[in-house]
Amino acid sequence: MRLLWSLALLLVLASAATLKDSPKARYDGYAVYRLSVKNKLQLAVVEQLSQLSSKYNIWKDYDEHSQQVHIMVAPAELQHFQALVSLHAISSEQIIENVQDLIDAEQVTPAADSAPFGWTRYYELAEIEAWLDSVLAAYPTVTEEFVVGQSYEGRTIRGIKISHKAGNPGIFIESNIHAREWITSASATWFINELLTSQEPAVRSLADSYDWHIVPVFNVDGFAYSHAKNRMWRKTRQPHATNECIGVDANRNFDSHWLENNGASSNPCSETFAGDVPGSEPEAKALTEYLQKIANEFSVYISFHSYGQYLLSPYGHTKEEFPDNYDDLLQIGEAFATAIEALPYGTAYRYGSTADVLYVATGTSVDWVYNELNKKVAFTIEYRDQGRYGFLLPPVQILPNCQELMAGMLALIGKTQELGYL
Ligand code: 0X9
Ligand code: ZN
Repeated sequence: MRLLWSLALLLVLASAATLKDSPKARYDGYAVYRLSVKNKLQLAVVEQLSQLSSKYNIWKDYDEHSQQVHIMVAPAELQHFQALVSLHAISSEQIIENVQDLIDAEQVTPAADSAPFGWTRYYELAEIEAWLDSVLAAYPTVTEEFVVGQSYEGRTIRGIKISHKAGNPGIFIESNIHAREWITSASATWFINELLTSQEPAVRSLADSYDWHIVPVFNVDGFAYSHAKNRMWRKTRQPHATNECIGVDANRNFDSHWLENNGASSNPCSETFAGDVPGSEPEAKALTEYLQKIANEFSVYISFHSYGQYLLSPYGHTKEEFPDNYDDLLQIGEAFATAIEALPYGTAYRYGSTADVLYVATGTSVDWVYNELNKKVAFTIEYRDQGRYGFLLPPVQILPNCQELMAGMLALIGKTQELGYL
């Protein structure tokens, strides 16, 4: 009898373990389409599709400039999707044929790459943290760890401060708030490495003249989940009280014009779900508190995202109004974009306010820092590309993207300083 009970218990435990250990999501046959949306009715159709979160996933929301949406479609929906777009005369073009192929290609490590860490492939959270530890150990006099706080799943949100001398003005970089935007943390770690090792005079002066506060992976739970379970995960990982859908768009969860003007969603299944209240996510709350605490230690705030190739400034919540110093922000944007375009790759970045050049987005970290902490130089960088690979930027593009970041950053900081903000 006792044996029977033990066997039964074992069975229960085993099935619980398999339930918990759901398999990694695969994207075989998933395609991404670029839709050209010409009127309100067409937009309403696309918005309705995007609500069906198990079948469709928005990669790039509608913006009035390009009038385009990038949408990932599940294979079983393809026929229905094609019928629907043709019924509504929405012009569509396939930009990615099979998402899984790109996910597989992203994992291919060059044969010559035996280094424990570098920038020819993407790394998991534990590897990034081990690298961070090695950097902190190798440069104990100029680096210092800081902790933003704890994530919903109990991970520590870590950052590194790099300071070559006391009294420097500070620059804060927040990266990978959106889990699937892997190029952001790859670029952040590269940038940290450059600040510590580059011999180039311009980079040395960037490192020596400013204090850098850098959080390479902010959305730690989402990032871990994007590696282990679902490459296309964007949000946090906190379950909702009443809805099956998990997570909040952390970049809609900050207490600045929260949920106004359709700049976020109140639907827990949406990719831009703002949360039930501002700061509902422990990550956003922790960052808010941490930034308040060190508010006098930084003057510039930059948030790393992908994709689209933009440098975005406040406001996100409206395009009817612009910040007082918008002319300065545009000048900084122009310097950033010009410097990047001058590189041999010729990559073009657009710049301007989020609401004006992209779309209305409310409750973002950058707007919160600008509006609530009164930091007048606050930007979002949207890295490569424009949709050919989207979030699945091939590893061979990590270094070119980083070179663009450095050229852009040198120009951005140079112009910010020239305009008297640093
Ligand atoms: O929608 C977003 O949160 C960002 N784009 S993404 O494709 N990476 O999701 C843009 C947000 C930029 N706006 C502000 N930070 N104000
Ligand atoms: Zn993003």
